[in-house]
Amino acid sequence: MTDQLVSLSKLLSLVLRHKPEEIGIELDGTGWTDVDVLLDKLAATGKKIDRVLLERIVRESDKQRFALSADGKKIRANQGHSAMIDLGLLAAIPPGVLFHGTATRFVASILKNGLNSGARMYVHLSSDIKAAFNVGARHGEPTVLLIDAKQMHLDGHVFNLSENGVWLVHHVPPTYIEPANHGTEHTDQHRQLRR
Ligand code: HQG
Repeated sequence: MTDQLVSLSKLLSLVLRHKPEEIGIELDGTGWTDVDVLLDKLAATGKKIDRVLLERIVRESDKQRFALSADGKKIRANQGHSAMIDLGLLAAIPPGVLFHGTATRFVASILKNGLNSGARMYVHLSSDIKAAFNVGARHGEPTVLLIDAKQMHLDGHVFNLSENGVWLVHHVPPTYIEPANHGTEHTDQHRQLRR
């Protein structure tokens, strides 16, 4: 993606996940908004995007962040909302272990309080350790936490899988979380992940 597309994608994430009012659009209860209205409102704020460019952003988004409806008239974010949105996701059975990337400075608090969703609707977990590491790097010196998803599931915690493959839960209690940074393992793992 070019810098221009990345910047437009970030703007779309902002208005489709968090602040639709920023450009004067509304999301319905399931997160969808009208594409024509979106394009009009973006144009009014000086961001002229046509449908072809919008479709390209949807198609080329590295994490497949957005979805167009089957008739192409509506668009929504696949996950990441802070607004109360019902994505209509079904509960799914997670893999045995999931990963959460975070900054090392948050680890003590996470091990004490568990993983909280904070400003978002869900805690985001990944089945891919490298993807988790990259998410952690957004916040500072990254580290990866191992989540015992199997036991959480057995204990009745509900897992949802977003359209773009992110595992979503409302909270992860500390008992299911293990830091991956024990001694040399830490160094070896991080060296590998940085490749
Ligand atoms: C941390 C990106 C202290 C948590 C990614 C994280 C993701 C705590 C931060 C998606 C805590 C919240 C979401 C506690 C959680 N004490 N810190 N008890 N509980 N935290 O951005 O998971 O590129 O809201 O570890 O791919 O980093 O935007 O969540 O570091 O899927 O599409 O609080 O955003 O997707 O940060 O990222 P965020 P996240 P996009």
